Amino acid sequence: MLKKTVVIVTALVLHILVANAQKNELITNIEGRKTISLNGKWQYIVDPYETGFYDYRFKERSENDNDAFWNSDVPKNKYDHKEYGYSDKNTLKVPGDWNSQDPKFLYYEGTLWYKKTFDYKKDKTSNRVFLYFGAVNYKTDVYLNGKKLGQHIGGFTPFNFEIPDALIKTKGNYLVVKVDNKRGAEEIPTLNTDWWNYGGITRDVKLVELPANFITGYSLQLTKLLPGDNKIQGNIKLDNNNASQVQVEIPELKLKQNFPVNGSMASIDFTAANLQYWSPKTPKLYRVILTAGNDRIEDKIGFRTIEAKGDQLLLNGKRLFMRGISIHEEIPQQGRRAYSRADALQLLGWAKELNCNMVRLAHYPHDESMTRMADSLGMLVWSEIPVYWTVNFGNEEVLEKAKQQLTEMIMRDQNRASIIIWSVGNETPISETRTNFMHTLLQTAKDLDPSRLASAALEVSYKAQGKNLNMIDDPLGKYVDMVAFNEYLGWYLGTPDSCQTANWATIYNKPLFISETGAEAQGGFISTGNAMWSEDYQAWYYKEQIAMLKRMPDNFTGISPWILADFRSPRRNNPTYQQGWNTKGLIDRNGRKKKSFFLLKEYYGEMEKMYP
Ligand code: GCB
Repeated sequence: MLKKTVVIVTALVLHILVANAQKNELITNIEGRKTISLNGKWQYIVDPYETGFYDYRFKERSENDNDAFWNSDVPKNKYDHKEYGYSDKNTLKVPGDWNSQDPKFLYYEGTLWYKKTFDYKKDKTSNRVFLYFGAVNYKTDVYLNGKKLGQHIGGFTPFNFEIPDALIKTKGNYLVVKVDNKRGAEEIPTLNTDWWNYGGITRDVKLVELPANFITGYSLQLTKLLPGDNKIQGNIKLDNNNASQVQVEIPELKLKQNFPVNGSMASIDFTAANLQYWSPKTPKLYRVILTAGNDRIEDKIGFRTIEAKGDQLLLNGKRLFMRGISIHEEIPQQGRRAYSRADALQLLGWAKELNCNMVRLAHYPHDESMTRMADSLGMLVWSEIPVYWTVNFGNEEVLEKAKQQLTEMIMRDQNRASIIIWSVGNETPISETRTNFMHTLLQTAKDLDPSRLASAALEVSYKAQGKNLNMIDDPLGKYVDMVAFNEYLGWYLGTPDSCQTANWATIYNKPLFISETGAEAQGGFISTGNAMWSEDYQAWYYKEQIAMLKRMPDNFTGISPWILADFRSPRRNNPTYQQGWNTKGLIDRNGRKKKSFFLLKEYYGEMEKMYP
């Protein structure tokens, strides 16, 4: 009887702990923590009918259901009926999308179960353990040793769950992750996009060990530019706090200061003399050490200001012109999602070669290695959430999903100096409902991070005002810090020479940015007659576009053409030139630079001289 009570109480405690685990706040700066990687080979079961989750009446299976795929697949005895099992015959590499790992998965959209077994011994018994995922596309259910740890929705942002002490074992932990990348009308993104819906555990998986009381997140921003009297402000957030003060130390500046904790938060406010500002030319990062009680964490942080003043952008108080390029998180030569430092170096290295000082990370938050690499290489970043085209703007739940992704994006990267713009979406169609939806997101971004710009890529909704003047007047323009629009004159509309008479402006007294423009070209297709789909047509397009850019008004603050490299898209089905690829890249799917790459590089060289 006593044994039974103990079992019931333990089960109840576990239930409460697990329920609480689902509310875990995002832990930031995972790189600065003690972690154990769970990357590598994972076994899988492909489950398009979701048999492991629903029974034959399509009722959700109960926790202990012998046929639930989160429970052990080892038959209990020789009569145990098992119609599923994990095996080394079926394995996938984590991190990595499943589509590029086996030809049978190229177009797969649905559920796949991953399993990993691991041993684990804590450093100190008082420590706490969390399970961290860099990103999983799209819906994730996580189970450890048969118990559900939680669920996460959203394909491009990190999440973590605390593992209750009683649940983790020193030997043979059985971790099962259900991943479902089916597209949905009420999701972010929605059913329709122009990129590949790569599924799977696409980024790192780690166990994170933390002391009982620890720093969950923090933000340190340069808020006032005065060489002798620079102001750095922000906050430090604590979990399960028992510290009365926190300490901020920047050894290189000989700075060490304590701040009182109020509840679970400390406000930071100090001045730093002789600060070297972070910029694309001098991407200076400082070693910053934060301490709260027994917890200590280090980061490398750059300090700079960004502001929209009148119709100009100022970086560290100086006029900024952005020589940008849009990038998808994809390695073209392998047709797969990018996820590593090496991948980030390849993509940002190309951008550097193009004379860029800015990248637009389209259309969703990229791996953290990308924004960290941008910090060290000196590349300004526009970071976006996948509110793309026509999501269901009238649905409150959809708005909540967008807000959640926005929050996770900002929380993860708020200390990256490279990021100057949070974008809340791309080419959303004008309506009152949509403008309210997008306005709410812009406000959320500002509430979470008042130190950066908030914007969105607008669809070209232009009104001709007078001769050949296209006026950007999207009502959302009222709420953004910078008016950004996607312009494809000469590709979706007319031929490239249409640029010769076109002029652009906005009704808003704000900086004006071209967030996209581009034309397709099959790598290696040369045509003296500038035939469509040839590198020569694309080069013609870029020549005309560049000539047009030189006539832009004074508030023109830069451009991020579409796109660095060709990328997979199921919408692109020209059997000769596309075959499932959007070929607007300046670099083709073999990693070869097209003619236009060099034209844009030359223009950017000139702009760099004009706005050093
Ligand atoms: C756009 C979209 C981008 C597409 C691109 C294109 O305006 O923002 O996601 O891939 O056009 O190639 O048409």
